[in-house]
Amino acid sequence: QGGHFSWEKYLKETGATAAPASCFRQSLTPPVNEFKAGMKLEAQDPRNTTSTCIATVVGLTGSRLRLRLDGSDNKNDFWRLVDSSEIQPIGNCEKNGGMLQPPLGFRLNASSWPMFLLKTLNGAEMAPSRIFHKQEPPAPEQNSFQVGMKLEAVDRKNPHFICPATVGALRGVEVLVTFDGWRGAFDYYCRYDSRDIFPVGWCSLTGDNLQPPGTKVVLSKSQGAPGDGSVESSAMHPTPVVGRPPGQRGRKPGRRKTKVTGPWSQ
Ligand code: MLZ
Repeated sequence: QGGHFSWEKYLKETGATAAPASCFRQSLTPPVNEFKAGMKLEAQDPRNTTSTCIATVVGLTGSRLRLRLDGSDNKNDFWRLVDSSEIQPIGNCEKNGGMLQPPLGFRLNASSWPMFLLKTLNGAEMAPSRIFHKQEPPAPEQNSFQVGMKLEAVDRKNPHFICPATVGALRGVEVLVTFDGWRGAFDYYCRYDSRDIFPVGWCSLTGDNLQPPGTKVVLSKSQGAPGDGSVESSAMHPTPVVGRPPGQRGRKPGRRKTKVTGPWSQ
């Protein structure tokens, strides 16, 4: 599915504009990813952010790392940009007077944590500090997104995916990220300086696999006519496809068997 979506054609088809890079808390050139699978580092436990834990790189995609906390299960992997301030070289926590903690849901008895820590670090390949990035890019001074602007965004329900999205609304420092062609099912509000949103073209710079837009059309009272205030309008989705018969709407769809193509495909 990847590699077929063309922003150039899609922006033309939809008559939309891309949010300028200055709106985002991202570096203009994506940070180089020199990590390797198997390397260990320190990471904030996403489910318990006051804890610093040991994590292992279990995958890489573009400028992001797929991380798994040592002592946790494989159901709670999370993704971080290599320039995230939430990852550090091993030793950093202790250097700052902190203590490494077991992850939330540590699979052993809490009393076995010290020994577990010793064993998990013994002979481990620790990510060298030179491959970490000195600091996170600074946040833009203010929320300068505008409704209708296009961007690339992490699908937080499927965080390995980065997908084409549109700013659906603004709420102070927050932005409503709406995923093109998914009828709202994956939409979320985030701060304008979230690290989960990227300018158009980000994935093609990092080598990430940008997902194509979904094929669902928003049906509002006015059938999704442009400017009717619905989150997405059919005009933004030139493919006139509604996935399933009305009776099945809302159920989890099966895996797509056919390639998604649209007028924006190359
Ligand atoms: N398996 C899921 C993936 C949806 C991804 C949507 N991203 C905005 C589905 O097909 O429902």
